Amino acid sequence: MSQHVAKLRSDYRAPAYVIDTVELEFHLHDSATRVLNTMHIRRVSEQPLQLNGEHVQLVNLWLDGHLLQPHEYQLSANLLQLQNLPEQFVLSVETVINPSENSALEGLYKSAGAFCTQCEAEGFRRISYYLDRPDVLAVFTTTIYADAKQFPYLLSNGNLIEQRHLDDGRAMAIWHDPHPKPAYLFALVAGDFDRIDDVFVTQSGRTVQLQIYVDHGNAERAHYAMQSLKRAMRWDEQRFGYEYDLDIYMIVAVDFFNMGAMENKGLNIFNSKYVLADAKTATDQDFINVESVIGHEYFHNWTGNRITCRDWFQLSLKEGLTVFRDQEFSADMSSPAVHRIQAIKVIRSHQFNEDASPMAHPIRPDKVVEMNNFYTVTVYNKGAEVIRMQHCLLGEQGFMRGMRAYTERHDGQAVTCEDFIRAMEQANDRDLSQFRRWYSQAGTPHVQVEQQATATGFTLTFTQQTPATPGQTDKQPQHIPVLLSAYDANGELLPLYSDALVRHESASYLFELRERQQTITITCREQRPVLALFENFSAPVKLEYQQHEADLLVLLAHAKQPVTRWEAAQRLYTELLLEALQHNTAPQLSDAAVSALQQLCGADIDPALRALALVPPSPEELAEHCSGLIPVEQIAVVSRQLRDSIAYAIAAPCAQLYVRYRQAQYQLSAEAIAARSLSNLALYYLSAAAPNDAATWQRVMRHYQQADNLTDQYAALQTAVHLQLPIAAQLLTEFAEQWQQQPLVMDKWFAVQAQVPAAETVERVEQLLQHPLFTLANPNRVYALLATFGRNLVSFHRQDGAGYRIFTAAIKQLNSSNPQVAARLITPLTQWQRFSNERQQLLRQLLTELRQLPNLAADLEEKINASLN
Ligand code: B3K
Ligand code: ZN
Repeated sequence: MSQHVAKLRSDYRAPAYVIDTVELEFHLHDSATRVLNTMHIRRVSEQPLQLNGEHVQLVNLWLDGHLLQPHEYQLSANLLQLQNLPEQFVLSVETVINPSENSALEGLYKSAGAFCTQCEAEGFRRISYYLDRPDVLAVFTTTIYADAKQFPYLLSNGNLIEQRHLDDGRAMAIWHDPHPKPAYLFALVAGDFDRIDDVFVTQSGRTVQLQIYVDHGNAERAHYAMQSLKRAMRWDEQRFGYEYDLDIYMIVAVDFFNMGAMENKGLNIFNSKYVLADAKTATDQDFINVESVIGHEYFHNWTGNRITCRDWFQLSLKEGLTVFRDQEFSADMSSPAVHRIQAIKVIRSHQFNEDASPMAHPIRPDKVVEMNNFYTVTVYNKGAEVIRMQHCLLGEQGFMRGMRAYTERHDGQAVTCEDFIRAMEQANDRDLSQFRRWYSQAGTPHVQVEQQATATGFTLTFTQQTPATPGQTDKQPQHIPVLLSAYDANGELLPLYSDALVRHESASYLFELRERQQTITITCREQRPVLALFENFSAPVKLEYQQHEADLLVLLAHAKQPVTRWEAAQRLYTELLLEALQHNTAPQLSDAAVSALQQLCGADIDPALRALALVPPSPEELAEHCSGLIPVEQIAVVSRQLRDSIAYAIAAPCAQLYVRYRQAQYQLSAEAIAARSLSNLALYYLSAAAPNDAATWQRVMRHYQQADNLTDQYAALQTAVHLQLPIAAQLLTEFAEQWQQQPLVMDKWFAVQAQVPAAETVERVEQLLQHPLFTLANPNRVYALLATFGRNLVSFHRQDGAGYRIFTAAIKQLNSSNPQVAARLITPLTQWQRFSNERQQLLRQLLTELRQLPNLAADLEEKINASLN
């Protein structure tokens, strides 16, 4: 039944032709844009030339200036083929495309009034016939013609060569990018924008023009992005020695975009969500996201653009590494612990989930039908963890030595993950053969640890096992860095002595686990010390280790590393929740735990960290701890019970925290952000402790009305809506009235309602789908309402399947309009194996219905087949 063919990593062949230069000429028109593409091509092996093309209409084809007749080439659905070509030749292709009907938002499309492009992974073939693969690197020159009034800005990659008005009311611009690049990094924008300008002087003294283009009226909201860009440029010079290499760096913000942003050479195109931010319309988290995505796309200039991927199976080469780099950047810009915790939560709630799904894949997949399906938390975030483990094993200096070797060897090339790891290995004279399994093996390793007292200290026995994933039944043991520390009962760090341990620069000890089972003997003055294992989440594994509550409380109160304290709290909550699930009881906070949490409220540590440690794992995270079927209803119940008991336990300190950390006046500093996170959490718990008190409603109402920033305003709204306070409806109405003209803020209004972990959320979502501001055409809106709902374990999986049906209907429509977005949504439906029988049956039936769609997109087909087969 499968119509779309899978590609295999093992089938890679070097290209038979190379393209040295490309001249593109665009004549922009809404429904019929003409593209003239002139390529200087060299043949490297005796094979026909096969150019990719999709949704393009071929008009003319010239070989060395001669117009070719249809019998001189073969044209099939997605391929243009030519034979008997000379060693070197010039091929010109003229195509016509229809940007205004391009709702898939791939290739050249319209976002509101502007033309823009998205070519990664395989979107360039929707513009012209081309060798659309990342290992074909060419120098691009782009000429754009368009109506001068409607499109005052005509932009493409590289440097502006010429720009002028023509007599016929049109304008033209020529751009030249001297850096050879694959087509996926090509970009074009034409539109009418507001622009903000700045400059950056590089470490070697070159001046770079910085420009950010936004919709009219939004210029003020782009300054934070500009400051972030400058910080990212400086940071990359200082930390990695990478300097920017063109005279201009442009960022364009558009409202219609499938992903977060795109690192096109010299011309990034961004989802406006990651550019626009001011106090009134963006939350603190939005500011943090803007800085991290601006950094991420900028960092791609070296890790992705100058050194690119040989083939798409190597995607993690650039994405895992660039996520690692953006995480390091964000950490350096404010609190490392807070950023690290956020990254750990992403792995535990989303990546572990993906590993347990039918689409589980290694960070370097072996088999792909639709590449867009592999821009995943596994490739990105687990990919970053795999880089981080190398950093852990080699140390900062060793890692940087490896990075320098990688850059020196491969600048200007299209390479593989193997090339990266080899550079790390050779620069450090280390053997990383076993470590390579992290690239090839899918799934989350489980590591079980047993602790035994000895006369001179203790032993630790580690047992590792990785569950089977689709297509991979036999798993080999991984090379796992384990960072650990030991404490005595008073929270004093204990020195440890063992051949198996080395002191690590992070202040923990490092043990390298390599075998399926390994026992290490440690000399220590305590025989039963309190252990912190996998500190700083030193490997993306699930730890199985019995630890008494008393020990966890020691770590919570005293551990030297902030992430370890947070981790202790998480383990405490998780144990309580799992026990409650197992015995069908309510989670019970012991007296000791209650006083530990009370003390934590007033502890002398970063308020943001306190806020994080006071939040138990979400229902979705808890589900990842369940080995059998996911008990949806029970998870809902115990999560709520634990939240309420924490709320009662810390209501008094929360009353103080709320007052103490509320900011008189808005500021955007790390301290102010941390203070807001704690005061807003205090507001939430205070409200959860007394949801029926008029005083609670008044407090939330006041908080909402007095807010001089969106973080506080939205926190009040979230509290009211999530706790289903009687004032929720009124606040929702006020919020919508105030923000109806601001799409990004309205996305939050949709999301907050889809997040409520209650049965009624299903009907709410159904109504919201009919809201005049809801549209399936805008990915941000779809993600805000539907993807949020799909992640809401408790409501989405409501017993009667109503949530599933709503979803399926939306996916059917998106299958024809925007398959990429459809495929992102379908994930929760494909995980039927993990839910009860009735749910399984219904989900399979719905997936089967989808599979029968006459025009089923490759994106959906791949995921549905993985799920049903
Ligand atoms: N490289 C782009 C993602 C492209 C998505 C293609 N479907 C953004 C990023 O990771 O920086
Ligand atoms: Zn990226």
